[in-house]
Amino acid sequence: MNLEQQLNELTKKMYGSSIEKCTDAQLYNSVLQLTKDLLAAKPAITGKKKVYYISMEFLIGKLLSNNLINLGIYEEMRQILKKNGRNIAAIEEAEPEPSLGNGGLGRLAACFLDSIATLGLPGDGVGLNYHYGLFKQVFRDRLQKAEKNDWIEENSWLTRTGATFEVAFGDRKVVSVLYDIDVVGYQNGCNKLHLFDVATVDESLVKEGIDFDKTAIEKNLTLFLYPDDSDEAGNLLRIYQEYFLVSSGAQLIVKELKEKGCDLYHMDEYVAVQINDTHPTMVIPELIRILTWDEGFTMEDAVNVVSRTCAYTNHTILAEALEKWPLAYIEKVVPQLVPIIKELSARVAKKYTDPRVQIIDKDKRVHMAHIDIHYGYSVNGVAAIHTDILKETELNHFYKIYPEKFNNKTNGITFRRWLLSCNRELAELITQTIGEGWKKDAGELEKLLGIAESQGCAAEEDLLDAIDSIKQQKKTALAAYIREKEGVSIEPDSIFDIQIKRLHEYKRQQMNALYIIHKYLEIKGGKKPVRPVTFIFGAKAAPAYVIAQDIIHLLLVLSKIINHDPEVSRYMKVVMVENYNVSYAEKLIPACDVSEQISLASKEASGTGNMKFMLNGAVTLGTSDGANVEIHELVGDDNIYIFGKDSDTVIRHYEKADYVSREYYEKSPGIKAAVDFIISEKALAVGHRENLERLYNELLNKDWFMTLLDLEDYIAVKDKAFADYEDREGWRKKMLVNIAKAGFFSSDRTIQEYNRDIWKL
Ligand code: 26V
Repeated sequence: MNLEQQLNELTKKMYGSSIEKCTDAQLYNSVLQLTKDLLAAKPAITGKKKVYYISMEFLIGKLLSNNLINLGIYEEMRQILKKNGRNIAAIEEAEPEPSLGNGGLGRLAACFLDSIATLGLPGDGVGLNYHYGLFKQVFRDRLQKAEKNDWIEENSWLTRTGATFEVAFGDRKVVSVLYDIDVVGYQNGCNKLHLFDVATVDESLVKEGIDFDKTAIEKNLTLFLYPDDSDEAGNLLRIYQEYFLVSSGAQLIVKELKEKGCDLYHMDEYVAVQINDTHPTMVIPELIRILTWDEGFTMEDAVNVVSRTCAYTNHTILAEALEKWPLAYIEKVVPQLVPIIKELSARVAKKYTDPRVQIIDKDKRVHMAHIDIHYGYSVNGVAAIHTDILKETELNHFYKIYPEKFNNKTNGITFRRWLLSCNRELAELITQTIGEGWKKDAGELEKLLGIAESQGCAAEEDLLDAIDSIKQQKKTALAAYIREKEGVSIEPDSIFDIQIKRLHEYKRQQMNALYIIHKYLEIKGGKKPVRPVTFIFGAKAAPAYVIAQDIIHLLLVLSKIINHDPEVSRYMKVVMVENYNVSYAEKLIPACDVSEQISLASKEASGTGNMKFMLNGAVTLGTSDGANVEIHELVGDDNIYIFGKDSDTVIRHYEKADYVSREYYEKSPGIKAAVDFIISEKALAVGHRENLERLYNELLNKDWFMTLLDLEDYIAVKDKAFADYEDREGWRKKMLVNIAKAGFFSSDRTIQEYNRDIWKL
């Protein structure tokens, strides 16, 4: 049977209908089932050694189009649907998005699984099956409200495996149920994403919004991703979740090792466990516990083999994001790990007196990262500058002890999702121009720069025209989508300036807002821009993060004021899209002209959105932070806009505690006017005094992430970028250079490096 016949059989069997006649949802379910069957028929990727990528988050996003692409049948499926009068885009829309991650860390894990399978390496993801992923964001009264976000329907990508494990907590035992999602490589076999769940989860526990009883552990263990952790019950639930993950994961690993007949004393020859940030750190003491309790290992032997098996990736230097659990909490949730953690801590204390490297500190808090560094064999950062900061500053005292453990693995993104799937037109153009090779070897994108030489200047001119016209097409499509979803009409001929990422002060959405105010005041003062600009934001803020909520409020206030002022809205518009997620990113990124990557230097470990934008022909406006530094090196000064103080200067400000935001405010009338606007009559007429005043005071009296430090430079460089956009020829070249140099940021390259230096599969 050919694909079309198979699909017709399925629609008939499942819904008594045909491809032509069934609803979009029915057709989606039929295509889903067909795709699952095809995945199941793919060979498993096997080998002596396997990596387990263990993570509290896998932000996989919708899977249908990616699976079709990797199976090599996307185009065929599109044609079959078309032939039957159906549109594949509508079918893709019908898929619910699994939001099993907060942002970059979770999305990175998903990109990595794609690349591991694409490279044919044996490697599985190990995570949790949250019933509600990250909350759904709605705006009411220009404020963010959080609602539950369910994604598991009767038919889904999950397959119940039948495997179960018992997880023992101090006060109860729960049964862990294993679900799998197939991860197919591009023109390759399959690995698995293992997601653990508890059968007793009770969705009716959720009352208003995303509030629920945090103490009913059996009922809530896998209910939500990252519950609000601002109180003790929230913290305890988080530890319950983490232990549930690592205990289930460790049991699965040992079971698979035994099935393969491996000698556990040499488990490091068969397994690498990559610990994604500190959240799954307890896998180290848990593996030691299993080996000593169940397998008769001495403590010495268990510690040694586990230390040769586990490797740790650090994703942030923000102190508030580095986990330090009170020993008393761990005692309450998993008392069986306490003696092991104490033993690990005692061994460190015996060898090193420096209080900065201890596992249990004087306040009886357990520093999770310290367990990873002492008892793992590799510690990596996620961009060159980030790894340097870890070595020289944040983790310097560890680097002095274990220089050989530290290494850099600059992040990457899967080009299957972030180009082939989200920008089919551009992918096709590239293939027409330089052939198929870039899909397997992204470095070949550089061939795009040799077109003038190899095929003549006219060919290069055609290429630039075509890139520009695809960009225009994507902007028009985004404008239509935003019109429908947000009810705002935007002009496809305007410059699309986009900042999409989690809302955090260090990422400085507030600085972008101050630029917008500055522009608004200029227009009001009679200085009209040559070309209109559309400022687009997408961001969720943690429900307990008050200032982040206030920044969202300011953005919504600005969009109200500006979009409804006919004198100004001809020149600029502001759109804050609701419920920004992976699917929205896939629409926004191909349509972007200017990519905003404006974190306070030293604070953004890497960023991965910056890479996605570049690959789709946007030009970066950013600070010397994270992977921006490497983008800058690749594209050169002419093809990026860099501004702001560098990380050394910023770190010095923190050391000396000499940054005073009010000085910047008082020194510059422009900055003062922009900041004052936040609490102006105009703003207060549409916004809430409480939120706006709090934000204003924060900026003036604290500004921990130094917004005002870089504001003037930001304004100047951003104005320059917008002016350069008018040199259409020059700008199109910049787009081309960015696309051509993006190959380095393929997650295939990143995974090859992990494998070469860390996993050695
Ligand atoms: C976590 C938390 C949790 C509690 C309070 C505030 C806070 C702030 C930041 C974080 C970040 C957690 C780690 C993370 O997501 N890091 C991101 O990892 C990406 C993939 O490596 C990287 O591209 C981003 O730069 C980095 O922020």
